Amino acid sequence: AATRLDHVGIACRDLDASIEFYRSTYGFEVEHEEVNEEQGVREAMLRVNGADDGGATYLQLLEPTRPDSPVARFLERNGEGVHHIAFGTGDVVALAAGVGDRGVRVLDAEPRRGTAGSRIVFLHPKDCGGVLTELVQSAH
Ligand code: CMX
Ligand code: CO
Repeated sequence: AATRLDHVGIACRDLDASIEFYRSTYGFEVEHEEVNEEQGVREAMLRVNGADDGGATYLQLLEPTRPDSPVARFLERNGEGVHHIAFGTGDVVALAAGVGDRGVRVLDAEPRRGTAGSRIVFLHPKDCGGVLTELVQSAH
């Protein structure tokens, strides 16, 4: 099962400006920043709150690093905005298999590397009511 909202992913054109908006408007602080070349993003995780299972909930601000990446294509089509949601789980392989058995297209046959060494799998938005959905198992 999925046990929490891990993050909401937001596509932006200028990561530093977006970080500053969320910091000055709401007081959210950056807990982690990295470049993920496989996903084609420069990203920042801003912690919103802790969660019952010891995890936390974040905003994930995403700036594309290359024009052929999913976030760059999204920005071209839609402009800045909410790009995906991510549910946290203790076992991403088991959850992805269960979701796949229900007929939802799982886009990653094997988990990929996500933020801070987490393991992530994406589900096709057309099978999830128009919502690009990520499943994430944190590294710790
Ligand atoms: N949310 C909802 N719908 C979306 C979407 C999104 N973010 N991105 C694309 N779609 C829709 C398109 O609008 C399109 O709809 P229509 O057919 O009605 O026009 C449909 O999905 C298929 O679009 P497509 O032309 O195949 O679009 P893409 O080539 O952009 O591929 C997707 C879409 C989801 C397969 C691709 O973006 C993907 O593999 N995403 C997963 C990886 C990712 O997003 N990485 C960045 C985040 C990394 C992280 O969180 O760490
Ligand atoms: Co994400």
